[in-house]
Amino acid sequence: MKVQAGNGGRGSTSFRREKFVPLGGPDGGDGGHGGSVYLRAAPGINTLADFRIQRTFKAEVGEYGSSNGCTGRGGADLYIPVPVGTVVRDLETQEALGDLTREGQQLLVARGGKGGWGNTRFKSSTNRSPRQFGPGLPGEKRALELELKLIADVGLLGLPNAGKSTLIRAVSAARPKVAGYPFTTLHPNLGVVAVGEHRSFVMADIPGLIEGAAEGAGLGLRFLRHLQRTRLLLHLVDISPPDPDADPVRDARAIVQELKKFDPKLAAMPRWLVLNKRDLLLDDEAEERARSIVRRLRFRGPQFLVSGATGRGTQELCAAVMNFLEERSRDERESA
Ligand SMILES: Nc1nc2c(ncn2[C@@H]2O[C@H](COP(=O)(O)OP(=O)(O)OP(=O)(O)O)[C@@H](O)[C@H]2O)c(=O)[nH]1
Ligand SMILES: [Mg+2]
Repeated sequence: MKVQAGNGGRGSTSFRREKFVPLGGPDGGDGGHGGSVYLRAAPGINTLADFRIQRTFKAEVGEYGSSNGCTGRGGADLYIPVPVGTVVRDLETQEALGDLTREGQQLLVARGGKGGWGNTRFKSSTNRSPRQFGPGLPGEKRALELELKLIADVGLLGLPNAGKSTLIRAVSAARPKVAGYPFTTLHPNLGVVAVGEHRSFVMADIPGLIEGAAEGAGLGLRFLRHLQRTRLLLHLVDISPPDPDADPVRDARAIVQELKKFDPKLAAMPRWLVLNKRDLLLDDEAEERARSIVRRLRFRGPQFLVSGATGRGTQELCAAVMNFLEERSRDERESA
């Protein structure tokens, strides 16, 4: 989008003219301030789609100064509503301008021009009838790049068909499509997971990842940016993949490799293992399979054996996630 702040108004050149006041002196007022342009994170906007239609935004210009020392009226500031989670960059320099993560947060993106001086300001003992005036400064002008990053507390990670969408359906009101073929999910979905009264977190379901995603295989890695702001990743592994040659351990490692290629910070985030589809096997078998996967992965973090289809184990998982998040925010508050 392009934003243009208002130019400052021109200062006035004027002289006081009044009966019985000869040579009344300068009385030109300053020009008004140009309006500035702000972005404001507003509730109820979920996409940046509106900016495909309207791309240029201008704030009002400041009015000219006038006689009698009157300052011109300032141009009104312009507030452009954007979704919460918008990251703003300068298109040309790629400089990060800000990150609108809280509702109501504002970001100045183009400062209005100052109004010019009226001729009164130029008056001095040697210049008693100044004709100079300030022209008013131009408002800032900028091309911006907006990027929307979803804000979720927890992100689901896994191969296509690992059961990510099924899990989010089981624990939240989100209703992404579920089907037995890879890449059913084509865009991220968010679900609010309620854990008891007044306790909830937001879960993000993103399209599945496959080996070589960094090179563009499957749907690539671009959806991973939606996980950059989460505080916990849940790595879903199908303990009983339909393909007899598939190796869940090798695939899980491949996904971690892709994460590293995308962003080492993301790979270093807390990640829990969610061994899914336990309903496909008998209890003993499922537990044995889960143990062996964990052992071969040398995974040391928290692990859960669940079934998104029947819901078994998902409540324990969500309760643990909730506790983890609450502890994290307590720690953050304390260190702040
Ligand atoms: N038996 C069983 N089947 C499951 C379970 N979870 C998912 N499935 C099945 O596995 C298939 C894939 O499930 P999805 O939830 O679409 O998988 P996904 O990880 O979202 O897949 P993509 O969106 O393609 O990345 C569907 O046929 C589901 O019915 C489970 O816990 N048990
Ligand atoms: Mg899916």
